[in-house]
Amino acid sequence: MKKKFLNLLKQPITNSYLSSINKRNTKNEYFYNLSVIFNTQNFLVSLSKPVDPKKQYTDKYAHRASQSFTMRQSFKSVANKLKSRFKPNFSMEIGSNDGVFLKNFKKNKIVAVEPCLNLAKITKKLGYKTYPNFWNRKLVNKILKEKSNFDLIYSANTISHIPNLKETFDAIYKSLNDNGVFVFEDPYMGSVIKMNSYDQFYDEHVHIFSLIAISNILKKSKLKVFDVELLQTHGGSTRFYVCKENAKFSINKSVKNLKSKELKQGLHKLSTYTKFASRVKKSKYELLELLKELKKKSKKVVSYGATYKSATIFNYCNIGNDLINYVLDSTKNKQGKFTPGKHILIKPSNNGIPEDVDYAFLGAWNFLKEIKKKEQKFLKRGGKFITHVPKIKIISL
Ligand code: JHZ
Repeated sequence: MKKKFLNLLKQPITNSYLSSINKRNTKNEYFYNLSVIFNTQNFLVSLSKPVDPKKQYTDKYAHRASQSFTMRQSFKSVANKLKSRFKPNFSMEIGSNDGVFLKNFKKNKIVAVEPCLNLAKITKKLGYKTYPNFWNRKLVNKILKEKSNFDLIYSANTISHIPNLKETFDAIYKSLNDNGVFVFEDPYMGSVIKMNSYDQFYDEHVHIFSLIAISNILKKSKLKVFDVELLQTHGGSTRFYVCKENAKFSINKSVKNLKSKELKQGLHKLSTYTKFASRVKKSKYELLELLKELKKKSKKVVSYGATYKSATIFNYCNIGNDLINYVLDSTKNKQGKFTPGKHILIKPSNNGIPEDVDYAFLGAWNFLKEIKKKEQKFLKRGGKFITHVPKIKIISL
């Protein structure tokens, strides 16, 4: 049974940054109702009604996976780790974005799948065979006609974006060698509950995975998890190591350990999610209270990181220009545009937080360490960060 536990109200498509605010642009903006459900049978948490992927993964896709030092390092280190552990001869990446992972492989040893045409162009230009398509049964048939089966398939922050998991995993099964490995990482439900990071729910995050849910789903495609890692990236992610049911890999004790941790945390119980939903409401009211109080005191507040996540917060909490002056971001193709739904201007973050800013709300709270290091000048002159994870709080030097 599917039980709705969280209603995050009317939301825009997070990737739909507006180039200008005029009647035509705002009238055409697409909104949908963002609510989240828990499947009491397989324990999967998903959006109740996913948006049509063709509306999301366009030739104007804004997110660049290589924008932070943290992620560049993370992709380099996972690529090296996978190469030395599994010694793949032929690999594939699903959702290759701007090639930040691919770059660690020789051009004839890996192929890429990327439906956003502007991104597929980048990796093609770098010399990597890139299929500019969505990952599905049809594409796999095409790839297997042209290439061989794969020893390694890797995917970061993509599988959770695909509505039809059965087709996705069946296609993985078909593409893998008998002892091939599929490694994928996405935000972790256990961390969302722990950190109260409700902003992980937005149009692209159709599912937020736990090990217990993913194990149930993989079984249906004759696949299994044989190892799992908890990562710090993106505010808490899981990296699942998956193989065919009859493959040679024995199951690492990390799997049993995480499963029992999840049962202790109650990730299999509806009540865990309804309690989380109450904490989300509380977080909203406390954040609004704080921002209104700062406004009353004439403090200048901006947001740091025009993240997809922060679109959920601004639209759910109804935070606009009145409470946040502008948003800072280092991504060139977001700068000069306006945030989806609430239309806050995005300015470059490259020269640091301007002198006259008193507070910066952390839209990119998942990069706090990196941002703090960069923004020492801001902190030293008394500037403060605001975060909502795990609770609304102010961070100073
Ligand atoms: P970041 C995206 O979500 C979308 P977002 C996607 N759906 C997904 O799953 C996750 O990524 C993985 C900026 N920044 O990565 C860069 C600075 O300006 O948390 C980015 O725009 N200065 C695929 O958008 C944004 O913040 C900095 O110093 O929620 C971070 O976005 C740093 C470190 C970042 O993901």
